[in-house]
Amino acid sequence: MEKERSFYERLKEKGVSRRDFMKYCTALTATMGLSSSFVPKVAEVFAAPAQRPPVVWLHFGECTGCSEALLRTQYPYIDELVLEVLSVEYHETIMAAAGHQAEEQLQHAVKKYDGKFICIVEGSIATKYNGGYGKVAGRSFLEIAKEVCPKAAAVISIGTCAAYGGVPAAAPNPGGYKGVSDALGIKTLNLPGCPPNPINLVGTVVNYLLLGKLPDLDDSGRPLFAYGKTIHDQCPRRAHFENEEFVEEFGSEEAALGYCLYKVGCRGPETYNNCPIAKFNDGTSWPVEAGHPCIGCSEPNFWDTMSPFYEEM
Ligand code: FSX
Ligand code: SF4
Ligand code: F3S
Repeated sequence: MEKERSFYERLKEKGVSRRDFMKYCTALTATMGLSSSFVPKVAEVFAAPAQRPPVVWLHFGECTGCSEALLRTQYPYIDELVLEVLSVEYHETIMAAAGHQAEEQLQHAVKKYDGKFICIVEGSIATKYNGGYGKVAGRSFLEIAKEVCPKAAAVISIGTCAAYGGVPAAAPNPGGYKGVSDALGIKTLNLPGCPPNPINLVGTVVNYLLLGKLPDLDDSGRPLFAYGKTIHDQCPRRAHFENEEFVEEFGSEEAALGYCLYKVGCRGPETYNNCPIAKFNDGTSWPVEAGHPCIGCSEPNFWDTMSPFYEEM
């Protein structure tokens, strides 16, 4: 109770009311596919966490957009998420340590929490030329991943790069980049998207803390609660698609009317993700709402299979 009170007090200091926080928990619970009776339990995971799983967050070949997307979550504020729900032992972008000190921290965390930590990986792994296309502190991504990932209780690949190779693996892929699962021959929980929606990471972690297990996955390793339906099946422009009301040119009258973007290259019919429901930046908008076709960013190899973008498939 004491702990919960201070959590709400800290939220208040940041200008977040209890009501706003409960609204977030309601949206999160719905995103996770749980009934509304779970809302108080979801709130408790943040307000009075029973356990804080140790997390080692690795960065490989990527643009750091995944971390950026996470840092843009409003509730819970990143420091609440990082410091109160998870115990992040290593994260190159946000940790205070640098250089040798950071490397020591990684070794220490892996040893101390052997078999118990969650490894979150951002970015893909160069496999050609002995991993020469990507190194941290003189060691190749491949070397680091081979050492750290098998010791984790679970590996979460955040972003399309870590999940399936993403932009570094786009043709002609000179570095032989692969997703973590492919590069190491292990199973990973994948949260693709370029960038992925942070609510799906929060939902996965809360699922783990609340129900004691990772969520159910599809054939591509993606949680069904988030990637179980296509963009097209959840799209508010769907009626225009059925009525054959299409945008043929950006800036046209049809574009202003919010017609369907299929003819300017929308890949919504082949793309599994919850963008229309979850939206980005705390529910502000998502690509199609902003007038941009979906480019299929959560599908394996989308840079190659979904392009040329802006052209009807
Ligand atoms: Fe990849 Fe993440 Fe795209 Fe970028 O780090 S999924 S390039 S948004 O940021 O890995
Ligand atoms: Fe489907 Fe895209 Fe049209 Fe939406 S805009 S209805 S996702 S084709
Ligand atoms: Fe990506 Fe399409 Fe969503 S481009 S962000 S999956 S709308």
